[in-house]
Amino acid sequence: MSDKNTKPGITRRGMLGATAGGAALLSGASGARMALLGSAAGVATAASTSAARAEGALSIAPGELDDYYGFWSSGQTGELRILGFPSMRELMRVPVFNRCSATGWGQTNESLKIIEDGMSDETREFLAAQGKRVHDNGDLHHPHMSFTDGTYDGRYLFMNDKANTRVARVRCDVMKTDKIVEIPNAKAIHGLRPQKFPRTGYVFANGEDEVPMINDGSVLDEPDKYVNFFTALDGDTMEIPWQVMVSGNLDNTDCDYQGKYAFSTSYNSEMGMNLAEMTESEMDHVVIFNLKEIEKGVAEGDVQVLNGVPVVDGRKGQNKKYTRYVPIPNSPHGVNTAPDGVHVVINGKLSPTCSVIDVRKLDALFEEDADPRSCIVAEPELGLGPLHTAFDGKGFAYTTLFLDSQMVKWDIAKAVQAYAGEEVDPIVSKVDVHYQPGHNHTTMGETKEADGQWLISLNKFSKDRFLNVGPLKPENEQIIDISTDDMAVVHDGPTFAEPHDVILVRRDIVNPVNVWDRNDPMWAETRKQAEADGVDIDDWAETIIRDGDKVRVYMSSQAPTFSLEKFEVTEGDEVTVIVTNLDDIDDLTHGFTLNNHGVAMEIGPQATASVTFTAAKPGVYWYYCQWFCHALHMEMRGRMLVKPKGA
Ligand code: K7E
Ligand code: CUA
Repeated sequence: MSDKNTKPGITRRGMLGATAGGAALLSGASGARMALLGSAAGVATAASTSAARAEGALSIAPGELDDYYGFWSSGQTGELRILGFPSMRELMRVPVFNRCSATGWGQTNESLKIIEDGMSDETREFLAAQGKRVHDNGDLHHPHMSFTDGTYDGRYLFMNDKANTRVARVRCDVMKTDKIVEIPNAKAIHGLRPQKFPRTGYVFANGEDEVPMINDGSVLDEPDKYVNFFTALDGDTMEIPWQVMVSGNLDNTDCDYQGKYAFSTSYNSEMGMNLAEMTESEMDHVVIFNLKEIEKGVAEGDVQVLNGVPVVDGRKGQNKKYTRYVPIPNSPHGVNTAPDGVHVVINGKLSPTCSVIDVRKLDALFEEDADPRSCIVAEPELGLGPLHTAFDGKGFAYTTLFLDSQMVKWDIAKAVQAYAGEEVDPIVSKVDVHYQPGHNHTTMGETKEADGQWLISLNKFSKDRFLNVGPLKPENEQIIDISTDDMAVVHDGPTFAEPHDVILVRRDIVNPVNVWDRNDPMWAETRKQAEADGVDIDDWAETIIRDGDKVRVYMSSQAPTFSLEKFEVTEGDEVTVIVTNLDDIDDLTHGFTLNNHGVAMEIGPQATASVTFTAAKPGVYWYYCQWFCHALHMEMRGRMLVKPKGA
């Protein structure tokens, strides 16, 4: 049976793994012991079932494919990572906010255009003053896919840059970044979520750091002059239709399944500027944004325009049409909407509780004089340091407990009953994780198609779990089987700085191409320049255009040759090399690396890429293809001659 492009349920491997025969395949003493125990009892125990199921699912045989795509953030590394799940095999790294040595991201003209297009003039000048053209770092926390009708639609991935206040979009057809937008007014974009219904639609982005409204260096210690912004982007155009000015800072965000409300947590409702001030009050809040009222306010002009963006005033005590501030204990962090479309879990962080909002009570919350806590329908005490919650689509929630180093499974309906005064315990079970978990995620868990197969825990500390690599340790990601109440941890995996978050997407939803379309917009500008130069880049090209001290070198690549085995320029020329890969075979990528010039780029099958540099020093410089493409790959090279000026 081939399970390609079918919904994963119980796969062939999973079924094999669940039998005693599968358990016997386990290696090592504990595996053998479990297999013995299982067969001795005549039935598989819960633990051995989990281990066996994991063995079947995690050790995917050579040539077999995973059931899910995992899209991982990388924190301060600034890239997006793609893993096969549950095998945890790393498939790809997509450069987003970082400079990538392999692909030339942040150096090629095509990527620089994407990075610079969304940059403000202010930042352009600021970077120029530091001798830089673009930021080459980012802090990418939250990758999320575009939705249609409450589930992933495979169009785009959106993600934040906390370090440099940006939001990026990755095209899922080619898995390349196609937009990076600097968010005006706000500082440090942290929480980010796409609208779930009717579609994305809006991408919501939280500003984490409050800044003085007029940030010209004249204000430091006057908290009442500080403001913060909630931003809506249009996921199709990546333009910003509106922002909301809010009180307090904003941490994480999510939205409903009805298209009416979005939610942002705030750990600093105090508007404090240091640790003592920020943690002063027992209650912080979640801000509820009324999307229809905000749209109406923007349409009616109830805005101030700041840096070109219409901003409505949703600060506490201002216009109550737009926002409500629901008191939540204490410094809440994650916010997660359940697949039931009704419950929204706010994770208390410094409070041992999660607060559960019922979205059906939100219309009433926006009525005059409504009790701001009237939308809370449960507040289970779960353990110490609840940060994020995931769901299985069967009514259970799974919350990470940072301080307890545990994952807790709890029953949402029972938590609601307990809050109403019934004598029920919502906690189902707890399992230790290693150590200090932040985000967690279930397969398809943030969609209405949550399938309850697997849970992953992203743990901030690994300590002694892996071979020691020095003072900087990897993090530890653990997979938990949630097909039974026991929540067995079935996999440890180290990971480098610092994935905060991940989404696990059924593989039939993601369908990238194998070969680029020659007319892809990625190199539209380059194509325009070639047309102006009279060069057909869809055909074998070996043309050098001189344009004052600018030189454009057009070449093609076809394994194992470049169309130009040599070219000549003059010392001081600004040289642009434009390479088109005419190979149209799957997986046949070439590269162009120019020795001692810091120049390297990827050219995928049927792609065009270009790079500009100064030929500063006379001499012969070899260029070579850096992607092993052919038996004669080593021979795929050529020479650039830089002639001395005036010679
Ligand atoms: Cu999503 Cu780490 Cu930015 Cu929680 S945050 S852990
Ligand atoms: Cu082309 Cu290696």
